[in-house]
Amino acid sequence: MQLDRDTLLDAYRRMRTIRLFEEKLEELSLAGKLPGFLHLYAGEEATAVGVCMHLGDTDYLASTHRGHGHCIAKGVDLRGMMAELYGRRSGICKGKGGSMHIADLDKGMLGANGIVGAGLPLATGAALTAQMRGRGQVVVAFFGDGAANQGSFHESLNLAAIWRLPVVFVAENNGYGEATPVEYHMKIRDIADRAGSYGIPGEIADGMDFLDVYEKAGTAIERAREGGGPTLLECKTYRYYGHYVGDPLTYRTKEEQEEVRQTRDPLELFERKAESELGLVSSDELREIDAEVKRTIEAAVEYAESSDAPPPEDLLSDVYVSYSGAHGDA
Ligand SMILES: Cc1ncc(C[n+]2csc(CCOP(=O)(O)OP(=O)(O)O)c2C)c(N)n1
Ligand SMILES: [Mg+2]
Repeated sequence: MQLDRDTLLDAYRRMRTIRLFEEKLEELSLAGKLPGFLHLYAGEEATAVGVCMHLGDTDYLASTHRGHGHCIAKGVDLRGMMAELYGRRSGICKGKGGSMHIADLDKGMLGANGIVGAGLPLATGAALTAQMRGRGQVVVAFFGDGAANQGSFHESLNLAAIWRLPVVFVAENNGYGEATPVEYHMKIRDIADRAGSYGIPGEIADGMDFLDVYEKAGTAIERAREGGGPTLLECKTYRYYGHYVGDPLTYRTKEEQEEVRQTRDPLELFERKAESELGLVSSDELREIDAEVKRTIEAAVEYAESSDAPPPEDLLSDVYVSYSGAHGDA
């Protein structure tokens, strides 16, 4: 799959934004500034970005409890996200959702989700809508290795397969479901093997390698857009932080974590390949992007901190959706 300079720089910016956003969130959370649980996405950047580079605003995405990376890769406004994490009224969901419920329908972001495995049926439903509309929209569901053992995974893949829905199921196999290693919770090594049970293609990508994810996701998304039905794409990846901020991480060794950072880091891998192998971008350009992204994140923190908390009367708004009729086409 041919990649041009602009696409590579855009991808790098999105990946660096995820990394610095998450590092900032850890710092803010440990300083007691952010209410609620945080599940950080750092380490998995190449997966979210490699997939989302193929999506437009009219395509849909269903996310997980580890959703910040998906939101950023899909183009959700960073200031609105930061204010949401602070629980402020200027947040993307008016400060009422927080980390695990960030949604932005204008960007096709159907929402992060606190229920493990719940994004798959939502994506399947959105894909049915897309198929009925016939405008070539595609839906992506991200989910973890743990979620691949939920009933909702099997039901969604089966329905999407028999109805040939335009959806790509992206398994983010990061080796653990909370503190449980994947070898303990699953008898098979590759989640992609399960595709055969539903008669759909199953692919494996190196989820730390943007180029590999980009290529395999591109093929799957094109297939879905052209009416070829769903794909199960497994991305082998790793989360740099604990399951949540504050996780004592007693279930994996420091050596394991260090080795992944040293040998498989998605940003370093990207730089090596894009600069040395493809010769399309320079390290200087990437350092400029790093500095710009840092400034953008600091501005987002300032925006959030200068915003007000929602007033008590906001508790009564947005509880029910106004219904515009069975054939509304929002
Ligand atoms: C239905 C349901 N069961 C259990 C939980 C508790 N829980 C939250 S995250 C998680 C692990 C999910 O692991 P995985 O799907 O691999 O995603 P990862 O955290 O590795 O990204 C569990 C069991 C939940 N939120 N929802
Ligand atoms: Mg996992």
